[in-house]
Amino acid sequence: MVDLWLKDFVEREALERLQLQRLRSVLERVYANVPFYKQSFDAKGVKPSDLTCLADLAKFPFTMKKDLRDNYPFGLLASPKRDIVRIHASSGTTGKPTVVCYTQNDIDIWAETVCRAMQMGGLTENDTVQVGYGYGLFTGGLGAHYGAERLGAAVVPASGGATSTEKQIMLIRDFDVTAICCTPSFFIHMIEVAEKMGVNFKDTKLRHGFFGAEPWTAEMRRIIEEKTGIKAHDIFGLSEIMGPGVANDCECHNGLHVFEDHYYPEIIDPDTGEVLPPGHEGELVFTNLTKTGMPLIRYRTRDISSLTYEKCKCGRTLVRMARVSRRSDDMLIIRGVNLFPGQVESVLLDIEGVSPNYQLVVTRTKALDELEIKVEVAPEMFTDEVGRLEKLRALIAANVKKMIGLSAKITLVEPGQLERSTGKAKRVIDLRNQNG
Ligand code: DLL
Repeated sequence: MVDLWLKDFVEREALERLQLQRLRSVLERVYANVPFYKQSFDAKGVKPSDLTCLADLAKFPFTMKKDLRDNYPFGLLASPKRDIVRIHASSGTTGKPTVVCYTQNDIDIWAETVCRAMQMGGLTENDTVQVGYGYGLFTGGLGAHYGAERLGAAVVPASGGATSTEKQIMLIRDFDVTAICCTPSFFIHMIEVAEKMGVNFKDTKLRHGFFGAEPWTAEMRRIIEEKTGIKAHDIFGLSEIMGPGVANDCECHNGLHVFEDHYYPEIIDPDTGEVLPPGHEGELVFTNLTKTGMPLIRYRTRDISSLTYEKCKCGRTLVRMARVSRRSDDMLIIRGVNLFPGQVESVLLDIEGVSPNYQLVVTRTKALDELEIKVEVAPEMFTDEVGRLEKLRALIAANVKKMIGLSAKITLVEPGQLERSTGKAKRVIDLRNQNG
């Protein structure tokens, strides 16, 4: 049994000493080796030696996604290229992808933190872990894979798109898989397909799910746990900083513990860039403390969260970040009202007979924004009397109006009508720039 989990319980004072030492060293490393950081530190008039306490990090400049693109592909390397052993990249639908490079040291740290995430969820070397995240340039598959191997578990590398959903289910059943790693939306799809195949997850050995790579809600967790009897864990991460396993929630489900001995978090006001105190909501910013290949300083994630340093009931001392339910660049402004897809998810999943499969379509007619919410509802809604469907539509529209303040067109569709993804779900189709 690997005892990496002990690191989650270290005294805060010792942890902060370690963070300060690591922070100094990474600032020195990038200042000496990465021209981009030399220039940006100089432009701000700061030097690595200006860091005398953790709060001094606020003096240093941010790194943005654009900086990775501008330095495509290898401009931000802090190690010689020969020391790079892995390269991942975002799929980037248009233009250059964002590239991230890892040394062997980085791959080892990544495996360590994913392993700790899985241990936090209760896994041991006795588990069999099926990885249903995509293997490839996306960090989900290989990240989860190396973490599960580090734990000593048996890994089933099913991948996302490469294995059919039916086969994923067959593998879970036949290989006595105890834990699945995939996006929450893909697991919802697996539940539907399993029902059609006559497989009840409650009759299999599956006990845990590590879901992430996209926002999901507490309501979604409840549905997954009720339908399958498994424990649904929230695993967070981003490729720029490492991949999956930057943070994970413990059994208290009261925020995600950040593996802050490797990834140093801050919350800032997205407009002013000012660091916000614990408990305040703002944009998550991460600094790599131990990465050597391409460490990033104060990387702005666009994810909205908050931090709490209060000791968790589980006893872990690691800071907790609130689950990420939205990104600042996810926000839709519809007729002047700010809307995040997660808000719609929460409203929908509180209503009986409504499935977790939904999509928001935004259009513009004569300069007026229109929001359509397409949602799949239980099959019996369609077979019963028509009035029932109408009532459900009216209830959803009323709740959306009440909770979000928007009038939306609600389109109820039969199960299976909306597109499924084996990776990140596409919740929003914004057609405003095309037809208006
Ligand atoms: O999605 C890494 C990952 C893979 C995380 C598998 C967890 C599991 P990227 O493709 O770079 O990396 O996307 C990162 O996804 O900034 C968040 O907006 C979102 N995200 C990731 N995990 C969560 C989560 C991977 N648990 C972006 N909850 C991040 C909410 C998440 N959003």
